[in-house]
Amino acid sequence: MTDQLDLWFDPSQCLIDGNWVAPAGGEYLPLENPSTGERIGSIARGTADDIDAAVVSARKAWQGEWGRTSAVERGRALFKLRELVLENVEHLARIEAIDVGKPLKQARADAVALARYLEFYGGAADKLHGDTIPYLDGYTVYTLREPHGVTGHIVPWNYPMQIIGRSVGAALATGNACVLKPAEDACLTALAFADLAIRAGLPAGALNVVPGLGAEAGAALTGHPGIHHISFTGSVATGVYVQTAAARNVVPVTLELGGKSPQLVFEDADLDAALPFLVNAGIQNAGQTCSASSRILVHRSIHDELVGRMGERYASLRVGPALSDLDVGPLISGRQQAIVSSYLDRGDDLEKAAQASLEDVPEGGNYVRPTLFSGVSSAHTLARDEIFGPVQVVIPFEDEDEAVAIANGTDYGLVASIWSRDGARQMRLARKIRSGQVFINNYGAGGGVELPFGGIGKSGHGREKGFEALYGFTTLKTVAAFHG
Ligand code: TXE
Repeated sequence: MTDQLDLWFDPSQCLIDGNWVAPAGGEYLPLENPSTGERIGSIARGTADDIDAAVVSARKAWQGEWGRTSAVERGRALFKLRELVLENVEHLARIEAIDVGKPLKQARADAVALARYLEFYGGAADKLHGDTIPYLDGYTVYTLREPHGVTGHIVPWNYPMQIIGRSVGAALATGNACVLKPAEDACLTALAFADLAIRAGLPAGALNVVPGLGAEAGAALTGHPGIHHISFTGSVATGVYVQTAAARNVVPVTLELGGKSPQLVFEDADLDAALPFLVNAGIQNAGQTCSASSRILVHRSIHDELVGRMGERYASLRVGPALSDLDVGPLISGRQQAIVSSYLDRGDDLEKAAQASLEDVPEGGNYVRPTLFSGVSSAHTLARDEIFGPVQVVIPFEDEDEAVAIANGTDYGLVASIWSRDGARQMRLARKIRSGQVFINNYGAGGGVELPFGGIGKSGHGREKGFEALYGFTTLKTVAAFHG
């Protein structure tokens, strides 16, 4: 079945110290195609032994060849890797589509974004510098930005390529050596990326990849005393676990834990401009996006018009297998399908404004009907929980104060947008909304390599993307020299 994927590497191995190796425990996990439910291969079930070997290798790289590589050469290595990613965009997109169930054009956009992250961080590698600080007479004081050392990267299944680009790209640019644990449901593009990294000439150990279960390989990585920094993207529950494990070793963590991101639509909004963003931000990647906009807050005077227009778009959405490249693919797993279905059941007391049809989906895939609920109270479970499926709720508000209160009324704060032509309102609300990013008259679900990204509250802490991420992947040393 591997032929279907047309892989140029063996997906059942780990990359440790520049070599493809079988998992130490000799056990494997099944790989399923979410579009059909078919078994398509096996991946390594990495364990603590594999993680340990990967950490030892990364330490060696950091203290050895990779650690001695100059900033400009690190940048060039990332450029070389970018070229290889760009040469393989179609291949990577197809692998991702089959493995994750993502429609091809969305998978292609992820591969291009991965290349763009490598370009951005490759270019930034030799532009990150410290300061000189005025101090007492007879002193020269300066700061050095140094890599943490060995960085651990726990990546989820929803955007493997983009998340690898933003975290591994920034970590390598700053001279760290990485141990990457991709999600058990989606690790093929991580392995493909590792293979391209070898071909790009990255020294052994600069990047190690160990697939496996979260509770095994993931927990071994986050709890490993040889790790100096952990970057985690995933659920709140696992994020708490990761931060607790990091606290035991007193290492910094970046947590990106998703959200319940609102778009606020005022009575003076340009609805024609807003509509594509309102719907796409909810259904992109079948709603399995950390920055998905699952809440549409709308001024009561235009609620019905907005729901009608969003509903038309919902009714026309085409759902099907990833390789058919329609609007919405399957969810990642039967488990995720069960979670989202149970939320749809809990919305039985709500008005279903529109649903897409599932007529053309194959048996066995993990499909759910994209659903738009209208007239929802902000207190309802569907308006509070991260559902992580193609489900949006429309919540009416009376005035600006109520809109802000609802926007800020969940545990999360990742992304928000304001749709209004009133400039003063845009500025006022951009300050009042508690969120890591605020968009005005647009919405950037997943996009924006250059834009610092991260949350507050249960959306997590620390910032990825943009130049800001480079500060997170470095530690600052102050050198105070007395020379009289
Ligand atoms: O996430 P987990 P799951 C949310 C979304 C989804 C829910 C559950 O709401 O419905 O999480 O998804 C690794 N130590 N998001 O269960 O468990 C795991 O192997 C170390 C939002 O898949 O957080 C995988 O690599 N690592 C999110 C990664 O953590 C552990 C994206 C994410 O898995 C571990 C994904 C452990 N003990 C889900 N347990 C976003 N922010 O975009 C698991 N992992």
